[in-house]
Amino acid sequence: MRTRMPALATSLLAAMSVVTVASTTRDATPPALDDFRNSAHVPYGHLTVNVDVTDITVPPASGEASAFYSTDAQATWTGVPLAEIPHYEGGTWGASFPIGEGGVRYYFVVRDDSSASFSSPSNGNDVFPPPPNLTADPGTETGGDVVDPLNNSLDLDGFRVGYSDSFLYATLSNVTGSWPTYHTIFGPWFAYSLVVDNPDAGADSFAYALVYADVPLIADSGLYFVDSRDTSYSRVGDIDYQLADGDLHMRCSLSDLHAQTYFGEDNPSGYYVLGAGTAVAWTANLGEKADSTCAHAYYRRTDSAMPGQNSPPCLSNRNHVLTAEQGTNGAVFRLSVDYTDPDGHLPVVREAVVDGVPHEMGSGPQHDYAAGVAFSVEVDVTLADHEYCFLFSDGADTVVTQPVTISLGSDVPDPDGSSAALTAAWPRPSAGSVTVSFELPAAAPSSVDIYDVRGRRVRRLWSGTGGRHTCEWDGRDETGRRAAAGVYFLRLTSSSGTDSEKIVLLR
Ligand SMILES: [Ca+2]
Ligand SMILES: [Ca+2]
Repeated sequence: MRTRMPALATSLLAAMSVVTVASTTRDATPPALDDFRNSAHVPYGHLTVNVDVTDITVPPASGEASAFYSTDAQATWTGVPLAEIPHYEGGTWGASFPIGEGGVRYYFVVRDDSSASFSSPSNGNDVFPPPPNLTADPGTETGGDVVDPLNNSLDLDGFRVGYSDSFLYATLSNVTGSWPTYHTIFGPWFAYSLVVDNPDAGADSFAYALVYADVPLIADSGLYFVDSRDTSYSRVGDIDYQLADGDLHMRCSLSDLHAQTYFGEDNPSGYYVLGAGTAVAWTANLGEKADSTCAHAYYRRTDSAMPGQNSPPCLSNRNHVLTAEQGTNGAVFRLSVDYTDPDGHLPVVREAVVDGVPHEMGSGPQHDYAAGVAFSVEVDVTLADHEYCFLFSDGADTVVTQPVTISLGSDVPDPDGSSAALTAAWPRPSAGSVTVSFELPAAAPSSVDIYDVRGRRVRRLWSGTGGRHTCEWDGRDETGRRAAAGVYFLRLTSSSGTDSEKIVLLR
């Protein structure tokens, strides 16, 4: 049965609209958190954590993004600021904190200019009302933003959220610490609510609310369904509520929520959009008294790192490419390697070490370290010999690749050895055409090609069989276009081996 009571419904909708607008309008969407990750656990060491933050309107300043950690089984929590990690595409924020012998739990709070996204401690034993250490405060609601001539109880100054496997918990705080449900026995009446929406339910006009109210014959506390299309609402279930320590505590069963038609079973996004609100019923002339928090994205999760066996990471697909020439004295190395950790641990150390100098590497937006993530960095180098390796650590185990030597000062490295020889000399660098002379020892199929620094063939100059030959490169590619100025390699390939020479083409 749906009840029509526009005054209360409208007030509830004022609080609810924040949530539904946020869940349907991209600009008002709270920041999205994804890829909650941590390093390996070393007792008495440090844990590094990170989280991807997207859909954010204003990047959080220091103090507006925090990780909270507990090493005493959630009895106390310590906040440390999150900082954006350089070289990571897509916005990845991280923090590092000490860990005890028995493991560490942590959650995140990230705020932008209008809303917050956060996870929370776990209330696994269903303590009700939950103490503050078993809930999280998104930290966006203050007192003083609502003028309430009646009693100020409608001015929220905070709310906290928690969860267990069975319940969603909310604790509302107001300026007065009292929670009257009416002013006189003839009204007006007040309602206090936590509005919650499943972003995956696909019903933009509907939301559910845990409501604390006592309007005789009309509305009592419970779980309500609210329809923003016609301001109707209906009571669809019970909640638990209690006033304690000046706060209003409410909880509702997660199975009750997910059994609702417009809430739905599935929540693959892993978060609810929610906000707290107050409302006054029956009177239309009391002015602005309802208060509501911003819409928040609440992730029902507590992350942890516990002592145990660590699987070391491995590095694969190491690669180097010269991406650009810088004048005639330098080039840019693009170094890349794939990092894979069976535990999904993020790399605390991620370096390409070139000639003994470490360069911090970055990755793309995908951070599934168990599946493997490509890291890369670009390093300016001179046209000389260089040695590099990759150095990574998951926080417990460090892995280093075999050093690789690259010669930029003379020939392209030729790991297969060579018995064919380019014998000609030509102007290097060349501003015009290049004449190539060579002699092949055997009458075997051979070719001479021009390659660019990325290893792509630019032009086939000649192919044939053994003997003495001369051919010319006019500085153009296969399609006749003038090749760009830069470093190229002339490569002779025959059945007896390969040889190559560097050409610097000037324009
Ligand atoms: Ca307030
Ligand atoms: Ca590991």
